[in-house]
Amino acid sequence: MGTLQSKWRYLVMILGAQLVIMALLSKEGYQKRVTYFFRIFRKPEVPPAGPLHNQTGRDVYANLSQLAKVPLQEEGLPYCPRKSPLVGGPIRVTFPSGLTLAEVERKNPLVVRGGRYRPPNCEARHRTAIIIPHRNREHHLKFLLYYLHPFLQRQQISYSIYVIHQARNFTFNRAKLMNVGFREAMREEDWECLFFHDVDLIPEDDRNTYICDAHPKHAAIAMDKFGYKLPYKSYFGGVSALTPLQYLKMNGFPNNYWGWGGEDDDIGIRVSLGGMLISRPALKVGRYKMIKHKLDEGNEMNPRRFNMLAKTRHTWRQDGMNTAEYEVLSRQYLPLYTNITVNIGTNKGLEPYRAAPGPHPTR
Ligand code: BGN
Repeated sequence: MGTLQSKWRYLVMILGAQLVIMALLSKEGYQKRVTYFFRIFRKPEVPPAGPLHNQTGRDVYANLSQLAKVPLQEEGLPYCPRKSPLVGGPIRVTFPSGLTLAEVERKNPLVVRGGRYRPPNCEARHRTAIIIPHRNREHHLKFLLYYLHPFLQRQQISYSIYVIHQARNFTFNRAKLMNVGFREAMREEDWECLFFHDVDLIPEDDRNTYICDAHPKHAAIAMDKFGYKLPYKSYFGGVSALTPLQYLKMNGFPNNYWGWGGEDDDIGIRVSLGGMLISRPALKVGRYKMIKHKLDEGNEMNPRRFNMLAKTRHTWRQDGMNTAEYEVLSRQYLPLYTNITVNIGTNKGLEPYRAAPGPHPTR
C-alpha cells in the first residue's frame, strides 16, 4: 500500500517537474517548440470551406455584403470580437484592367467621406490611420484602394486612409511625406496606430492585421519581388506600423533622403536608436504583391544615401519629426481617401516653391 502511494507521489513529482521545465523553456524563447508540443493534443484546424476559399486565395470582397445590411447604430454597441469572424486567410490578388475608382466606391458603400470607416455593428477595438506617400501613381493607388478597403473592413478596424501627395516636381521624398502624414493625421484624430504604406504593395493575407504591436512593426516582410522572404535582416521597407509614442521616440522619419533608397534603412536604425526592437508578423501572413513598375522619373537613386546612413546615429535627434517643415496646399475629403497635397520643398528648404502670399508653413 505504502509503496503504491509513494509511486504515485513520484509520478506527480515527475509531472510537476516537467511542467516547470516547460514553463521555463517557454520563457526563454522556446515558445515554438512548446506550442508544437501542445498542438499534438489539439484537433487539427479545418480551413474554412466554400467555393471562394481555394489555394489561390479568396476574393477580397467575400463576406462583406453581410455588413451592408446592418443598420448603423450610434450608441450602445458591443465591442467587436477580439478575433474578427470575417477574417479568412490568403487573398487572391489580380489587377483587372478597366477598374475605375467609381467601381471601388460602389463596392465599398460603408466607407464615408475622406476614406473613413468604422464597423457598423460593433465598437472597434483598434483605430488605425493609413499613410500613403504619393506622386504620379494614380493607377497603383486605385488598386491599393480596391484591396485595402475590404481588407480593413474585414478586420473590423476603425480606419482612415490618407494620401500624402508631393506637389511640384522636385525629387521625391518618401520619408518626409510620412512625417507630414503623421502630423496631419494626428491633427484630425487621436489615432492609436499609423501604417506607413507604399502605394504599390497589396497585402495578400487577411490575417495580416493592421494594428500596432509593443514595438514598431515591419509588416511587409514577405514580398513577391524578394521571393516572399526578407531581402536582409534589418530591412524595414514597404509597409511599417508605429504607435504615435513609438514614432516620437525615434523622432519620426528623416527629412533629407531625396530620391530612391536608404530612407527605410535609416528608419530601421532609428528604431534601435530609440531603444526599441522590430516586431514582425509570421512569414506566411506578412505577404505582399508588388505592382510592377519602372523606377519613377523624379525618384532617381540617391547617391548620398550611403554617407547619410553612416551618420544616422549622430543626426537622428536633429533631423526628423521635430524639424519637418512643409506647407499644406490642399486637403480634400474624397470618397475613398483624404488627399493632402503638400509642398515639402527641396534639399535647400521650402523657399523655391513656397506659395506667395500664403499661410505660414506648418511646423
Ligand atoms: C536596399 C535599399 C533600401 C531598399 C532595399 C530593397 C539602400 C542603402 C544602401 C546602404 N537601401 O539596398 O532602401 O528598400 O534595398 O529594395 O540603398
